Amino acid sequence: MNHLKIQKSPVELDLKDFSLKGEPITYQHRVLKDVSSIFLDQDAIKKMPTETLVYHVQSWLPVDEGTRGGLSFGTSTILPGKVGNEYFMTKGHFHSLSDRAEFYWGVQGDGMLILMDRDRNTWAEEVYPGSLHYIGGEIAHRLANTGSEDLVVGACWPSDAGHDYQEIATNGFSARLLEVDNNPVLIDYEK
Ligand code: PAN
Ligand code: ZN
Repeated sequence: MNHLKIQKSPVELDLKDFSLKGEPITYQHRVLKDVSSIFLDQDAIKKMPTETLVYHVQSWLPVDEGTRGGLSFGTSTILPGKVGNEYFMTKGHFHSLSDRAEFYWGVQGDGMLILMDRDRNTWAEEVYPGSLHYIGGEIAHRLANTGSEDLVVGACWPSDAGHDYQEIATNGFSARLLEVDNNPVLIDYEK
């Protein structure tokens, strides 16, 4: 019984390194060999160590994934780096349930949130400490690190949103974020 109890939450966010502490936290990490197919320059990939860390995610799932009405919380860290002239980025996904939205917020570093609708229109929002992003349920989303330090981004999404990776794995985003003259530029790869 919790009646009249005063206690700490089971999880806290370390504001120095933005890690989640407590129970139960899940941890995923993606090295280059896990995500090599998302990058354009496959010759550049072959010259890079396959175990290079690209990004990692800590999540607190207070209720099981798939639970209606619940929320999940995550901290994504994308390392600085490029494959050729394409920034290190996440795989990206649509939510399986297309009416399940998500909030992202920038915590550290500089990057872009790349967004694509079902008609394959692609655009991006700048991510920086304090930037806040509402991602509609129909919108595919992917983070890219355009800076020289770790990009750290918080996220909160409905526990039953589900992650559909297949569409992006098969067809990608319609545009890629490439470095051109030292600046990030979205370039259409479908026309
Ligand atoms: C985030 C992402 C996280 C990793 O927590 O899952 O940034 O990106 P991928 O899942 O595309 O590899 C989120 O959007 N959750 O819904
Ligand atoms: Zn998501």
